[in-house]
Amino acid sequence: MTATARLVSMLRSSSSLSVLTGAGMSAESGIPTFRDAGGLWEDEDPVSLASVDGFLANPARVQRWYAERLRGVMDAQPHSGHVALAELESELDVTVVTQNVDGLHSRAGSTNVLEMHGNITRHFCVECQDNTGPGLSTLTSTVDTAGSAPGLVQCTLCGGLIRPAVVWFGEMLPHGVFSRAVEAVAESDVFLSIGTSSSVYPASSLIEVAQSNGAYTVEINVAPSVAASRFDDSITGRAGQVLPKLVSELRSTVSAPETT
Ligand code: BJW
Ligand code: ZN
Repeated sequence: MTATARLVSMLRSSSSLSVLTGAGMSAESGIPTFRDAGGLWEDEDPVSLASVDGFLANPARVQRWYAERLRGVMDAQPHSGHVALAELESELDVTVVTQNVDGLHSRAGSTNVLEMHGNITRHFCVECQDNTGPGLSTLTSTVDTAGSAPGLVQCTLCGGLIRPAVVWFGEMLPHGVFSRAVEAVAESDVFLSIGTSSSVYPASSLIEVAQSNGAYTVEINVAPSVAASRFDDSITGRAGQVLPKLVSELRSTVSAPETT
């Protein structure tokens, strides 16, 4: 029996599913991953771009980096894997816990999404926390129209620096999000980890939560992650191919063919 057939069989006898997704989930929407070859951090020091210290050391660089990524997210569309995950809601209770900041799960129709690392389309002032003024997209248009080095985006109320509403290294997750993720994972019969390197805490700890509560755990990735051995099973493949196939087999009245 293939790993996909085993997963289909488990899902048929389950009522709840929790899914942890990472950057690989959005790769087929054209949004780069972080740590893969050619990823966002291939030639960058992650801490200089994704920490408060890095931001304060060079806010213009960090704002510009996020403005460029924001433009990519606005241009991106959910792919067939996002849609398939949303469609699973007609079969089971599904909670999507995502490390992604692009909002593509919700745009694809998933209704129960926990964004562990925030959302790049939102922003706030580091001084007064106002989140209603112009965001980093103003920087994107400055780059577009003038084609020159951008200035800083500052709060229209107090002049403080504007930053994306994402979670950087050393920062706490949005209030209540991790506890809700733990609760959902602990209650689920099946846990899927899709397109993540499982290298960032606390997202990487959810596999243990799932296992200690008896869930069947499966990693879906183009290549086994460092955590692969911690899962009951693994499916090697792209999210955009594996997930539609999974949904189609789950909906099929004919049992999946067995292979050796
Ligand atoms: C495909 C595919 C396809 C490709 N289909 N698969 C020392 C100092 C300070 C902190 C720490 C420390 N040691 C540990 C920590 C804790 C730290 C941490 O874990 N660090 C590790 C890196 C060591 N964590 C934190 O700081 C967290 N907060 C926290 O712990 O709070 C408590 C605390 C407070 C104070 C001090 C200490 C603790 C917060 C973590 C926030 C992470 N933020 C980022 C940036 C978000 C904003 C942004 O988007 O810019 O989140 S980092 C980055 O990594 C991003 C991602 O969400 C996250 C995970 O990456 P992901 O998604 O797994 O992507 P990749 O690229 O790594 O992997 C892609 C995978 O996809 C690969 O496996 C591919 O094979 C696969 N793939 N195509 C399927 N088509
Ligand atoms: Zn302000």
